[in-house]
Amino acid sequence: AMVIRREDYTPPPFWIDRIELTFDLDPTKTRVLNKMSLRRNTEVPAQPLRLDGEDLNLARVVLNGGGCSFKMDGEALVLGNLPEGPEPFELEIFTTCSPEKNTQLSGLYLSQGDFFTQCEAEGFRRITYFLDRPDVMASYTVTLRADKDKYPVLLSNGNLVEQGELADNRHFAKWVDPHRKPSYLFALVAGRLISREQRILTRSGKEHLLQVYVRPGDMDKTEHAMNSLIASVVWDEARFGLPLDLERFMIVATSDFNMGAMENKGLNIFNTKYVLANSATATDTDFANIESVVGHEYFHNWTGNRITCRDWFQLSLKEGLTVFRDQEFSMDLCADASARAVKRIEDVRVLRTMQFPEDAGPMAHPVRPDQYVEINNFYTVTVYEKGAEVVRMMQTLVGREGFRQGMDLYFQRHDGQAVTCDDFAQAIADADPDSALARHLPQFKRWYSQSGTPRLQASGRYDAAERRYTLTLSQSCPATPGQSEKQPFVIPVALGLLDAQGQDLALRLQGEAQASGGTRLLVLTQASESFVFEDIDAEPVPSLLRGFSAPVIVDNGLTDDQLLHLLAHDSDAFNRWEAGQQLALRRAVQAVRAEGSVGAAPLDEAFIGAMRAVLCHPTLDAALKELVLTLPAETYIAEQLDVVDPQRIHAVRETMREQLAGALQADWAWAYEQHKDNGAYRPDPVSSGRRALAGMALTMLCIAARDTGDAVWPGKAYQRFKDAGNMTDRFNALSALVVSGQPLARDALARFHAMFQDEALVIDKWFALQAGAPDRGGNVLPAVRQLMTHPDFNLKNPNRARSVIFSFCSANPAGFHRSDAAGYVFWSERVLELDAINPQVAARLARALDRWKKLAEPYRSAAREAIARVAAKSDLSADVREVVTRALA
Ligand code: HT7
Ligand code: ZN
Repeated sequence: AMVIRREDYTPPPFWIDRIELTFDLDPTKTRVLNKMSLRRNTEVPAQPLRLDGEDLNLARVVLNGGGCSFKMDGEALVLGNLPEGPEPFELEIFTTCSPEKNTQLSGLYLSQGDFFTQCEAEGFRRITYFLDRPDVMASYTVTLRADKDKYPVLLSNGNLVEQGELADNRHFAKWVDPHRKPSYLFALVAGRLISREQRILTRSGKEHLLQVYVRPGDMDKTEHAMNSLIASVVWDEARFGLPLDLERFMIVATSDFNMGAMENKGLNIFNTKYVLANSATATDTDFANIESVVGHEYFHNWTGNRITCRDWFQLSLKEGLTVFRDQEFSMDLCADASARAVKRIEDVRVLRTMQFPEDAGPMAHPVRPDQYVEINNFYTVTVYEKGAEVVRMMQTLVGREGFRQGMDLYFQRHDGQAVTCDDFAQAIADADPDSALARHLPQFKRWYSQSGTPRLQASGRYDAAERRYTLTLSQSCPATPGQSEKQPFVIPVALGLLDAQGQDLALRLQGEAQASGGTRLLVLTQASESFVFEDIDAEPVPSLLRGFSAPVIVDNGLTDDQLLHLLAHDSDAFNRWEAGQQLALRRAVQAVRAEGSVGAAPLDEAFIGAMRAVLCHPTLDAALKELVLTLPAETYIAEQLDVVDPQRIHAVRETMREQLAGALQADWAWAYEQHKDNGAYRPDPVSSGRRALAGMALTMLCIAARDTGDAVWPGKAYQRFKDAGNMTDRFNALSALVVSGQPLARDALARFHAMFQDEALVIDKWFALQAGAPDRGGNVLPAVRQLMTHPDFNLKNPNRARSVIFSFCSANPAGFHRSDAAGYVFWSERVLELDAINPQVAARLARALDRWKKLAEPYRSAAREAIARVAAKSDLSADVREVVTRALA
């Protein structure tokens, strides 16, 4: 396999200043005329021009209006005899490609008969020959020609400058993008689409046209996306002073998409899942996801598009920063601190359940990777989510104001350029040379270069005679592939000390003149450091890493009583949740490790009482209650163990849930009745929190009813399912029946399908719920095989494939990890089958067995065999090959 290394970066040997593209769109054979103006980059030694290409049919090459010699090197087009000087020259390349044969959904492809493109990371080379790398930025002029009836809407980046009729019932549209851009931001869309439009005035008084394009029939699901877009424009201007730099900004939805969405300049292309929503078809989670993905793609306009990546190793430069920005956006839309804590908890949960395992497995890589075989495999939770945490730590270390100044400096220095993660960190640090970030910058940047999740160990010692509390913090980081030794990180530790009443103590560190209250920021830079707090009257309870101030695993050494104290009193809502999770985790791990069969009651009265106190708390938000009462995920429990038996973990967690369901039955009934009615549907944090808690209560009541054989709550759930006024309540009721294994689930599922058979995104939920259902005696795998024969199943559609196959292999550990290995056999069949259709999707599925080495026997050996079976296939894509090779290494 061809390994690409970061250290091998060299600037491009040529620049491409302008490109004029003309498309004759046709599903079987699209003709592409590419006229480029190039010039040598005289700063690097003269080399032949090597243009990237993939799956193209070359018809003609013209140099400065005349013929020229060229050769092919693999799929690349190589021109040797080019003018020697720095003068520009013109190259015309005529190719064809076949969109209807493009099942990879990279390059130019068809979705329900309409044309779409996806060029990041290296899809533009599937459209025409080009220097398909992000540091080559060109001005684009694009002419689209197509049949008028089949493709009435013709879109590309920038401004529409001309349109008109052509012979044979065809028409054309010409687009000019006023901004230079790398090829990965090119896009075109052609098809029968309609749009919701909104004109807005920005601060400078400029008018802009915002459009959301969807298929006819979906207009009633576009309001939320449009509102989210407007909110994004307003927010980026208010928080970062970054205005919309286009007259026209378009979002287009497609039901065939490999990822969530794509930030093409002025023409964002979205998976329908992140655009279409109304109260009847979308859940609160869908509404929230749409808001953050619309925000994310919009914020890329500055962080990614105006300033882009020098090379793909710098991917986190745009992705980590833009995830941080979309998190802050959603945070700033929250009405209060409690809603903000809920958002932070949700983000941290993703990091811990997805990124921590990645960082501990065979695909572990630094936020700025050092090498790759297939760049598509590096659109990871490490680059995105951990990358966002790294940016967040920078903000913590320089302060919010300092961060804003750093961003200003970043744009002053680099607008219009393709730059590196180092450039970004330097700008943020330079804005405030006295900041902790500036003082420790080289060391801080280890967050970009070292992979693995650091462990932070804390131990406190109270000296009553001296009225002194000494907190010792130590860090370490486990070895990861290719990195055996790690250097200490810069770890910002936000902390508070609670007194016996649960109040935050005023804090005075040794050597300081005055105490300051509440939360303090300590910056750990050594392997081990002690911090001494003075004037402490009694032993406090430390609340460490408030708001999750660094992406580390904490061993805080606290007793159960201390954790219960934090759960009851911590002024930091994040740490209240965290204390509850730790208490639950301890009990889960203990029950998993215990000898013999799983005991009937892994939970003790102290824990149950604390959970009851939270559930019935008079002032806590419903959303926070729901999070606290949700037990840690099976995969997160698994991460705490050296040897993983997925069946035992599942049994323990299910037992814990049954115990909570039974012990708090009356309280669940109270919670359900209190929170089930929320008036007219609005997807705001407060009413969605209430729906979430009501939904959880209903599930718990159906679980408790299963054990007692009681029919009342399943009956109520079924009634709720039928009468619900919105998708969140309806789906939660359906899920309560399915998850608790109630007989009524069958009928409800059938009704649900009949009700929504024309709503693809709802049918995805229907598939996913069944493929992700709790396993009972191995019943899920046969159900999944059955679902794959359903007329609505379609392996070629990524959303549908994910809803069935990924929901099972990646989100249903107990269903998937079977002692008879049948889950792994199913997995290897699907990976191979998908690889022939869509390598990107196949490679994501391949990662479901990343953590096989931790599995107990017989799972471990069976998993290794399944991976080896995939690896043995001779014609695997580079995508899947890289994943399985690393897994077996
Ligand atoms: N920047 C976008 C990445 C993306 C992508 C990458 C590889 C293959 C297909 C893709 N679709 C979108 C998404 C984002 O982070 O905003
Ligand atoms: Zn992004």
